[in-house]
Amino acid sequence: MTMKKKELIVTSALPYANGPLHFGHLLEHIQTDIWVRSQRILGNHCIYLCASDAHGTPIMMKAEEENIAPEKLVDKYMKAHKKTLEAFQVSHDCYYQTHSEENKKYSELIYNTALENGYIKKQNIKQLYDKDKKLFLADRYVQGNCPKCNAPDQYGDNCDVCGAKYEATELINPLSIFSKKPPVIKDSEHLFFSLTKLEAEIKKWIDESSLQESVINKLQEWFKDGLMDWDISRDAPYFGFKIPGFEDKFFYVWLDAPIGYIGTLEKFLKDSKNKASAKDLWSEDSRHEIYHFIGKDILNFHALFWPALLHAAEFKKTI
Ligand code: B3M
Ligand code: ZN
Repeated sequence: MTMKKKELIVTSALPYANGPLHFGHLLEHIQTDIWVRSQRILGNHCIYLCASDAHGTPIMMKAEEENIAPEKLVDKYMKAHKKTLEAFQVSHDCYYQTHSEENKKYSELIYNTALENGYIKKQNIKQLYDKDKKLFLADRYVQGNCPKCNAPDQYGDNCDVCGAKYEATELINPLSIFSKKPPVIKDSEHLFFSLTKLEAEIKKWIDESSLQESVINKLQEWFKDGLMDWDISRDAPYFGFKIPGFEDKFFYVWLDAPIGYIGTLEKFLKDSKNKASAKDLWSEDSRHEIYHFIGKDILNFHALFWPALLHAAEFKKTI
């Protein structure tokens, strides 16, 4: 009996473009590569993709430190990543970056469709702001005493000493790690993706998926705590894609990073003179199966936010 060969799209997690690869990256890529090669031996057709993750505040800061434009920094590390992966004979069909025209196109398309379908809402939030640096402070850029146990030098999201989780605005005597001064609290309007509206859809996706039991158990913990809507915007200055309709708001890096898988597929199809678009291969009725290889620390982004976003934007969900 001959079996119809499968069409697979396979990805490894996208390494940040602010430093060279380490053994953890290589382990993940080599594991993915072994799987891809085994699928090819079985006669299945694999498109194996990866890219350097280009956006976000750490990349902007690193570029500032090196006194170069973030685009230059990203190009430099993307080339370095590519060279390392080639040296280890990882058989990507395309290795790209998320700061690309293809990724911008799909990030806007996915956002706009989710917006039209009623999954984006505005909400005012209060954030710590460094007036000297003129920057809203992400949790890791502020330190103070834990609001629960008073331990000193704790970051803005949780306490290393007692394990408490809290908002950065709750820290006692907070200091910006940049100016070493107390930040002020400033109001800002943010855009939220309505994850809560999609709870039933995500649960269905998990039930129908081929995820391992340990992964499913981890996901259940998040449902037990209750899902929350997801803040997908960041205020300027930020290195990323501008949100359509706003002058000074950018997509949060974790919004456009997984969309980078689709952007990279588009680049691969263009380079190989294929007439199909990435959307064709990533649509509900496509026979392509999509597999993401990831580390467990980014499970929430791939198994909660990502299927929800793909659903809201009418794309096919991952296996
Ligand atoms: N760059 C985090 C990491 O390197 C992030 C992965 C993105 S995958 C879309 O682990
Ligand atoms: Zn504490």
